[in-house]
Amino acid sequence: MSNDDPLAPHSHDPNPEPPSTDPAFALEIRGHSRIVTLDDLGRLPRVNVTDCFVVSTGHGTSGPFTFSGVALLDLLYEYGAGDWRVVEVVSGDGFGTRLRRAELEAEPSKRRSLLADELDGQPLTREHGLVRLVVPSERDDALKQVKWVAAVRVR
Ligand SMILES: Nc1nc2c(c(=O)[nH]1)N[C@H]1C(S)=C(S)[C@@H](COP(=O)(O)O)O[C@H]1N2
Ligand SMILES: [Mo]
Repeated sequence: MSNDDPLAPHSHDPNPEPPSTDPAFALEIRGHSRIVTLDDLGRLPRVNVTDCFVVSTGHGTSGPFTFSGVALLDLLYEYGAGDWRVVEVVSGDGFGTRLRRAELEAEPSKRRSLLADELDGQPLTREHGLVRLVVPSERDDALKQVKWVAAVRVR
């Protein structure tokens, strides 16, 4: 693919190495940025999503996993994002995806996209992507399963 936009669909070999040790991420709402730490995340309403798979054409499928954390819509609501249409979730290694509010709102209540900080009831490790975007509906290329979220951005 000749598109250089890292948020556009693309093929990608997974990066095995966390880009840094710090799991905090920036939440940017229309130009205003704040840092969200794991403690901040832990104070928000929580969701669990069972039967999650990480599917890759090149290196197989892993799962099922239960991921727990904060639904992306809830995060944005709790931080007062207000009127927004598209959210970008970008990692420290330049990987990322873009999700439309309408698609998040259409998700079944038990399969909501979330920022995960737990895997199978244990704290998620940095090696496994802490904080990790999990889009449970995605079952093809894992391109929405963003490890090491560094920024969540709405415009
Ligand atoms: N930040 C980041 N997230 C990423 C990637 C990456 O390179 N960097 N690779 C993606 C791809 S292509 C795959 S297949 C899965 C692999 O997830 P795993 O390492 O937990 O198996 O992570 C996805 N998320
Ligand atoms: Mo992948």
